[in-house]
Amino acid sequence: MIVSTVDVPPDCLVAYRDDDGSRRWLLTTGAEPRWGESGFGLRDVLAVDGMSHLDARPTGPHRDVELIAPVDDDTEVWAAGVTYEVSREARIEESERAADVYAAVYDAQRPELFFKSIGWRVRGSGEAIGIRSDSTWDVPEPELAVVCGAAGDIVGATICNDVSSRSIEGENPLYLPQAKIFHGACAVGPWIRLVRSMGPLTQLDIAVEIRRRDAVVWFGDTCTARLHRRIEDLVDFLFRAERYPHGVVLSTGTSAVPGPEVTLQPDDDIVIDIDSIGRLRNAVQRGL
Ligand code: DO4
Ligand code: MG
Repeated sequence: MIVSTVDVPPDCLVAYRDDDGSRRWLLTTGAEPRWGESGFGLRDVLAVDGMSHLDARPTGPHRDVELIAPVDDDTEVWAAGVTYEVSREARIEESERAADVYAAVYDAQRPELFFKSIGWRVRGSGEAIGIRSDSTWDVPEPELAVVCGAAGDIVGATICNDVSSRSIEGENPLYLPQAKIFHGACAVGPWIRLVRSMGPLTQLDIAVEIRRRDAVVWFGDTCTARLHRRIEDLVDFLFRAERYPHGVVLSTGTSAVPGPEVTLQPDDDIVIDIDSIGRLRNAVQRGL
């Protein structure tokens, strides 16, 4: 997706494709952007005190850029589950065998956290997302994702579409990795907004639409105020027994879940808006 840097909100880290095909980064300022040098990556920003480096770069004129997912190839994307009441109810309904595990995890001290994607597999805004050919019920999950530095500090916020197979997860919760990790299952973007210039992350409206041949066939909206857990606690659990020397993205769970009458189809367009961040938009492709 091509955007003009002039249309990106201030204090956003934008990943774009350079003329030679490589990933480059820029920081918007409200005036002209600061253009990162070749070789500079998200990993440098998320290293301890990495922002000062990009903040000190000279500015250069606005131009059109091709957006790509705002992660490095080796950035890990993790996700939290059953963090909203709506998600708990949806999993209990869909579950053929183990409804009580979802009720239990919603109330437990330890959250559900799962690995979602490695950076090179992540789709950016404007790229296609996938659905599995062996799944019968496929949904988008519009989620606020936080971008954490190596020290576990929350540096930025972005949008994650945790595309999921509800039929496979509903069959048996042990199938969760197959329901969550497959070709095109993770989209992140359109960029990373730095939290230093945002209001509280717990007051953000989230809206999602599934568009099919120009009609909206499903619409959902929610607000991060409905999160049942503190985002800092989710991050704390993620960092409890693992290190992320180059930072990590953590998606915080969904609260907008389509019912059984809605399943994604090839060529659907998924549009997710989150306040203060922007819009993540992806067309659906039948996967492998
Ligand atoms: O427990 C399964 C996954 C839940 C999830 O992805 C969510 O609540 O967002
Ligand atoms: Mg989810």
